[in-house]
Amino acid sequence: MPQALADIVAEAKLAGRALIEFGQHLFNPTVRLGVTGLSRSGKTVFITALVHGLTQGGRFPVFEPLATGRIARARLAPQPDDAVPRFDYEGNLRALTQERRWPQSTDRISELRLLIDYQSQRGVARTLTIDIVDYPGEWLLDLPLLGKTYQQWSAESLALSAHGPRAQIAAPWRDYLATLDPSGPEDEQAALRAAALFTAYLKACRDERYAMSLLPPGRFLMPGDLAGSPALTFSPLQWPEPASQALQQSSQPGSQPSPPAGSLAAMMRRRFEAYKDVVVRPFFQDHFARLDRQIILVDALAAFNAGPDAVRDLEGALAAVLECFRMGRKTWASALFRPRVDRILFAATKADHLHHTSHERLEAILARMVERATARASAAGAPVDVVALSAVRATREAKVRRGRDDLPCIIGVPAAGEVVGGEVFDGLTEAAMFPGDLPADPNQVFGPLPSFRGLTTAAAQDADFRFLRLRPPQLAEVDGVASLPHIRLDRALQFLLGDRMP
Ligand SMILES: Nc1nc2c(ncn2[C@@H]2O[C@H](COP(=O)(O)OP(=O)(O)O)[C@@H](O)[C@H]2O)c(=O)[nH]1
Ligand SMILES: [Mg+2]
Repeated sequence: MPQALADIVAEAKLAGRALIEFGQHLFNPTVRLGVTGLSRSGKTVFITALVHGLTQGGRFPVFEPLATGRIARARLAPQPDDAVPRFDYEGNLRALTQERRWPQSTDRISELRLLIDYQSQRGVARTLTIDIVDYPGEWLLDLPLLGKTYQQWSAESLALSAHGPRAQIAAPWRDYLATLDPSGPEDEQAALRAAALFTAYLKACRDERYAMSLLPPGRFLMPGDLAGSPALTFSPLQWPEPASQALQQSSQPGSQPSPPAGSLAAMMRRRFEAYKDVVVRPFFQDHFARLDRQIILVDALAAFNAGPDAVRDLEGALAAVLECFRMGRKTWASALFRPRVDRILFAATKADHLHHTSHERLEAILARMVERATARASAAGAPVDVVALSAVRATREAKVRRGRDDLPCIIGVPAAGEVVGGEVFDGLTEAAMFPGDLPADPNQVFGPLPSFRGLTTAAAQDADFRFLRLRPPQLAEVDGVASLPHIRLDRALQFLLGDRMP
């Protein structure tokens, strides 16, 4: 089917479903809440804590419907989508509360339905249905590929890999590309080798020393069922200069110049398009386009550990995320159908690694990052807010005397295997930590490079920030129910759901 026609058919399907869902929502108000973030940003812990707090009456003073006693009860119910795995709430909660370990990491989509019985402001009994959709942020960062030709994507990926720490990591892959002729005959072995080197480069960028964020295509990092298939066996190619310029000029979206039939470039392009068809479009249609609200979890502390390059990269990723919501409105918008996300929250997770005096600073830095990203992405088309939170707080605070000063520090149990000053932690011993003070002026983080020292360029003991992995906290039980301490989880809830329980 020609692309334009396929798009029309897809859009008609979406519009049809949007109408049906709209009808259902009239009788049965539903919010589809997307929870995303890169791998290990804290999605699983966030959803587990949120559901636990709502169903077990957590301490959420800022979440108005709960704080004022309007919520009668919240309970789990069977989810609407039969083909999507269920979020393993019970297993994750057991890990956190009984085994005192963080839940197993997953890299696929999952879903959970929550029903909240509440009283409206006027005292009428109502029920709000919340469908929580947990999906990898890596999938979201694939959406911009839909608007790019293979040549554009090749040029952009190569440009990105030419600077900062990426240049060194990408060298083996780039050196290999330099030996390939895009207009030469197609060659499976060359494709395999280029894809393997490209994948190795993307994977190395995710190492904690670099903590890069913007690394599409997402399935190269988490292939799942598609591992080894042609849709994942491609790589950007490098065109010789004059040809590259000619291609750039003529490659307006929709008028993709075709590389010669049977060439290596034609083969790569076909697979790039297959990736969009098999992976990206279905994700957009089946999941992304149906969300009402979106929270994007950001592990800013991992970027601080790594250094200023990682912070910049994160900012680039936030711009790409915002672009998805904006693009959703422009590119696919028709009179019938628009992506529905009408509130976007960026949340810096794991704020319990910082003394509370730095929580505002973390929030300010994230806000500054989103602001700059918004400028680059020319507005998201929906209200955006930021918060620094900890879904499960694993630390407490204390002052420690150092010479004449009282230093604010945090106390927690570093995870087994974490090392500080030559000492290896066993996962049982408590320690007081000074992870480093975030700058009071957020602009300082974005100063000319290198604005601070991180693992990318310095040894661990010389880095300005050192946020260790911690064990989950020992929990207090109230009436036989473990209560999970958190930081500002209620503020996130108020922004995401407060207005939907009028
Ligand atoms: N201290 C602390 N660590 C957290 C918190 N949330 C997540 N983490 C850490 O981040 C890791 C990844 O979290 P997870 O929810 O599995 O991330 P996901 O891959 O986005 O689902 C966990 O194993 C914890 O080590 C938090 O609120 N506080
Ligand atoms: Mg997860």
